[in-house]
Amino acid sequence: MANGTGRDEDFFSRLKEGLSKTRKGFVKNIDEMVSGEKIISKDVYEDLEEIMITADLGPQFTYDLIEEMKDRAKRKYLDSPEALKNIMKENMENILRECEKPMPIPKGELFTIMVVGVNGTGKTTTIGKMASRYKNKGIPLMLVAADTFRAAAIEQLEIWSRRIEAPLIKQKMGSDPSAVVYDAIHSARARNTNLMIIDTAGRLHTKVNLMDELKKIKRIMGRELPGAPHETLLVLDATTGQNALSQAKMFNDEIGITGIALTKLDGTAKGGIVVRIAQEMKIPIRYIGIGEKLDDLRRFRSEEFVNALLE
Ligand SMILES: Nc1nc2c(ncn2[C@@H]2O[C@H](COP(=O)(O)OP(=O)(O)O)[C@@H](O)[C@H]2O)c(=O)[nH]1
Ligand SMILES: [Mg+2]
Repeated sequence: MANGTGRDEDFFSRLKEGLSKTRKGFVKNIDEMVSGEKIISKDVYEDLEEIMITADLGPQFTYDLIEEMKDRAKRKYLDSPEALKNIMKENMENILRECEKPMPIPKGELFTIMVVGVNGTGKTTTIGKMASRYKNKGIPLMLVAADTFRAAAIEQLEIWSRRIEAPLIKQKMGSDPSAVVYDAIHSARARNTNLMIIDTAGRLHTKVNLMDELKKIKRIMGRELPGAPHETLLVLDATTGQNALSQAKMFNDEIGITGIALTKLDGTAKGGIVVRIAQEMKIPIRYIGIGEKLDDLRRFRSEEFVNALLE
């Protein structure tokens, strides 16, 4: 499929471009550091540690990698920047592969995705992009506006729903999000909907309220439809680096997360956070986002990501 391949290449080059700040931050430094060196000195390891921490790769990954490098250097398996990058690549791929788990939508039953995350991370946009993908695959779906806090949030989802011609379940601003979701489940059943994607609020300054609200939505869903929500998808903004990791921990502790979508990988210097989140959370990364447009979302593929980061 020439067309599909073209899109793949296009996405890859844009992902690569998006990660170029991260790459410049460390790959280039690594090249400069080790080029011309016969033996990797202690200073190099120290510099490397700093570079990796700055790229938000995290202390665990950094420590393990440096230990492995020292070990290989001792056995003289490591004598060039290429060799060093290969070890880095291997280690990254091993970690990321564990999180490469697509989210299958079973046919003939209602599958529900509850999308959560802090305001501004890209929840509504990601929902629009996801919905568009599933719609193109011929999956009958419905959008649910359970971020009832701001009128603009409902309108934003409404625009997506018109654009991709998928029904939207909404109530007026300020109504109880759980009531919206309750309605939606019953409506989805009546219409034989296969997939329901729920947008939720993310105002963090009222953390306790927010978590209580999300817990209540989950409870109502599980009561009305056993097994629901089938996916609790956390949207994280990659440009926020370690904040994204703290958010992942918080949401997972409070409500339990089954998948992650990482947005804004276009133009971040903190792309290493993906590795850290994968290593520390061990939660499947379903999607990555590299822009605001419809086709700027893609299934997470570990090999593609590592190549885009290190090549
Ligand atoms: N550059 C870029 N912007 C994004 C991406 N995903 C979302 N956005 C933008 O981030 C902003 C917040 O997105 P929104 O979906 O409203 O976030 P929400 O508050 O979590 O629902 C909007 O301007 C989006 O267009 C992405 O992958 N890349
Ligand atoms: Mg929103």
